[in-house]
Amino acid sequence: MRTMWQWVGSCLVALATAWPAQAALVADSVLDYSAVQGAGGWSYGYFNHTALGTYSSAGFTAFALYDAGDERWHASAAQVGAQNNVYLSTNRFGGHPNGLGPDSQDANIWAMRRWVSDVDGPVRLSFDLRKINTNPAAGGVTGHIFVDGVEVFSSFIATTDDAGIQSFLMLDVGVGTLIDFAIDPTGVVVPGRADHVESARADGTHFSANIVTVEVPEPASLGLVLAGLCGFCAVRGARQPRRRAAGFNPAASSSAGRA
Ligand SMILES: [Ca+2]
Repeated sequence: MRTMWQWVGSCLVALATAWPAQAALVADSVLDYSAVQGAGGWSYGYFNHTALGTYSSAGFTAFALYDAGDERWHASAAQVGAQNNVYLSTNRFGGHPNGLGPDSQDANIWAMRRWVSDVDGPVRLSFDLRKINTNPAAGGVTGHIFVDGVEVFSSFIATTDDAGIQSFLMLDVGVGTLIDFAIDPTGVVVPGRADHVESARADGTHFSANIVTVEVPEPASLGLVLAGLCGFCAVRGARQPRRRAAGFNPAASSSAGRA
């Protein structure tokens, strides 16, 4: 004979089975990667931190050039200066920032991608941030995620950390919300080396993400379902033997259980 809680469990399983899975993948930085700026809502660009200071959405500038051979977006020399246009780029899986060194590079410039939301409501943003180039002589990077210019995630990734961080954020977005992903060359000073803390030495980094909508049942609908669930369980529960009565009078309980 099933207990009351077993019936509740069965009801919940039935509810979960019957409830339609309505979450939808609306963006994937790897699958959606494109040679066309704006395709799928994605843009590829940079932020010149040295020149502009604190990040704001308006500081994002789209890369002017796409290299089809390497499948990477990068700046023109006119955008950032020839000395800062050696490694700075965004590709399908991540990118490489520019830094204060090595060599003649003289600006901290973040490698970025941006997704412009075409959905309205709660979403789950999953991301994967880790080093690709694990040269131990370098200082690592810092990954950032911004929503409409407000930082919602930031973490240092050590130069040898090719495991990195795989995590997610629950966000509430609207049509037109800007989600920006940045690879910042800022790391740590490596003992015994002269590199600046903002050097981009060996800063090649994986930074991918996908975004899935999260459907929330209407409160009225959820209330009706729960009311029905409670009613059903109450009816089933009323048909079960009353365990407290059984404790007082086993014979009576046994009889009641067969009724
Ligand atoms: Ca660095």
